[in-house]
Amino acid sequence: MTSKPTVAFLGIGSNLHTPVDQVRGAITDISTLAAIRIMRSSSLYLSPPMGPQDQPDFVNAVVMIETFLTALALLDRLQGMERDYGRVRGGVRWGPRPLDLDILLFGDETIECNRLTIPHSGMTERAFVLVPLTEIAPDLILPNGLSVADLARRVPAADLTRLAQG
Ligand code: ROI
Repeated sequence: MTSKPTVAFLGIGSNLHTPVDQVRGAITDISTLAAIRIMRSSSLYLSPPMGPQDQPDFVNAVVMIETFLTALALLDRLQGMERDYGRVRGGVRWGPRPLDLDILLFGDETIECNRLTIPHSGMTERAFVLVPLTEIAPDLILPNGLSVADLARRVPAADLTRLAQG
């Protein structure tokens, strides 16, 4: 094997069916996928829903992986896992979901196609992405030159709670 794996960051979110269990289960299941290795995982964080407020709070985490897959092949795997967790696409926009898996960053690639936008749109404004991302990759610089730690310091994060481990 001569080609090098790509380092990618995945956002994980859930606000249904005991969200802490969904997020922990997803991290375990990602670690068992072929051609993907989890390098680091963040703490779990609780936050009120962004978008419609008449839904439960979310639990979020970010993991850093190494993968030999392409971004689209990785997306296929992640969407398959979302389906396994009971996610139905085409529901309420920004509605509740048992599992949401987003590719936040894929190496230093910028990708714009009908299935995928990378870096993930909105990640630079969301505390529930920036804070866990900075926890596991404090020196990370986005393809546009911005530092995730700087962005995390600027974003309002008062309603984000880090959950105790264990
Ligand atoms: N709100 C929070 N706090 N966390 C999420 O992961 C999240 N995901 C979503 C919407 C419904 C937009 N709101 C969210 O998809």
